[in-house]
Amino acid sequence: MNYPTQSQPTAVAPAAPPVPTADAAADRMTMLADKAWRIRRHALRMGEVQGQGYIGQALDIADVLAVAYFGALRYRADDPDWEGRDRFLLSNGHYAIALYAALIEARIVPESELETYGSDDSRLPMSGMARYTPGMEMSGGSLGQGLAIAVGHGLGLKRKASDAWVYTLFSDGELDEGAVWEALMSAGHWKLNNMIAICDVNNQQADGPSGQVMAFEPLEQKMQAFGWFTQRIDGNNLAAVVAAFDRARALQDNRPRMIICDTRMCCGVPFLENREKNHFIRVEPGEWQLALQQLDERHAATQAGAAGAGA
Ligand SMILES: Cc1ncc(C[n+]2csc(CCOP(=O)(O)OP(=O)(O)O)c2C)c(N)n1
Ligand SMILES: [Mg+2]
Repeated sequence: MNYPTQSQPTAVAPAAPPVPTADAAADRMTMLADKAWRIRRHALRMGEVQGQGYIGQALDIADVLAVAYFGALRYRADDPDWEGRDRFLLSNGHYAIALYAALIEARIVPESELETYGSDDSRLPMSGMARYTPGMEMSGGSLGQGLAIAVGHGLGLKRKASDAWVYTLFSDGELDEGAVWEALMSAGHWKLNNMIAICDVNNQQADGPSGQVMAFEPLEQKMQAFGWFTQRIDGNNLAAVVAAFDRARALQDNRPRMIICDTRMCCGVPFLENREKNHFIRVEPGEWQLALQQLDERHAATQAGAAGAGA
């Protein structure tokens, strides 16, 4: 299979999508599945440059990023600082490789820079740095800050009477940080209905399964109690992710919106999915090709299945 290069620039997504026909909805899903596959591929290629990285997370969150960047966010690829843009704040800075893959696919970062990932003087350092990378809204090496920063953006945009959304992605390990709960409480207090937060529950963190390091369930009820409109979905079910993003934006009330995404580390690459410790993955040189091959095969099978179902 030929490696896909960057696809054509995507038009700015409308704030409230029109109700699609069945054909248009199927086309949208096919497009988004393609984007998720490309994002996974870009991430694997960056991982190969360094021989290691937070690949498991990039593979688990690719479906969410595909829907965010190609089904929800408004942005201008040639003007990442455009004032009217929707903000996307990556709180968990070690997921940077996943966001770079999405920014490359969105043509905010040129694909040629992929080869520089993690090198000295690269605009793509291993942890997210706002001043290095176009489209990176915050620096995130120190965990637990994204939600609080998003609250600040949400308040500021409301004060400016902007209709821009503030999206933020954070991870289950960050729930161990008290500042996350203060931010959740303040977003509810200030009725920040311009915020859409995504919590990646892969039940993993550096020290083991997240629920064992610090019990966080029942997560949805806790967030509801803090004043959020919540949805809990399978974050690797593309249709569920699309529906959750659409519903979060269409909701007509004053609550901030939370999408809790249960995800699978390394989703899309079977031999990596089966590894026990995958917070930080090292892959043998020959295995990168196997990873790409398995990813391509899985994608081709899914697309063939979708085409068959639609026939
Ligand atoms: C404030 C802070 N404490 C600790 C760390 C070290 N650290 C880096 S990644 C990580 C795990 C965070 O949990 P999560 O994002 O759920 O892990 P993953 O799902 O990526 O395995 C930790 C504790 C950090 N970067 N910042
Ligand atoms: Mg985690």
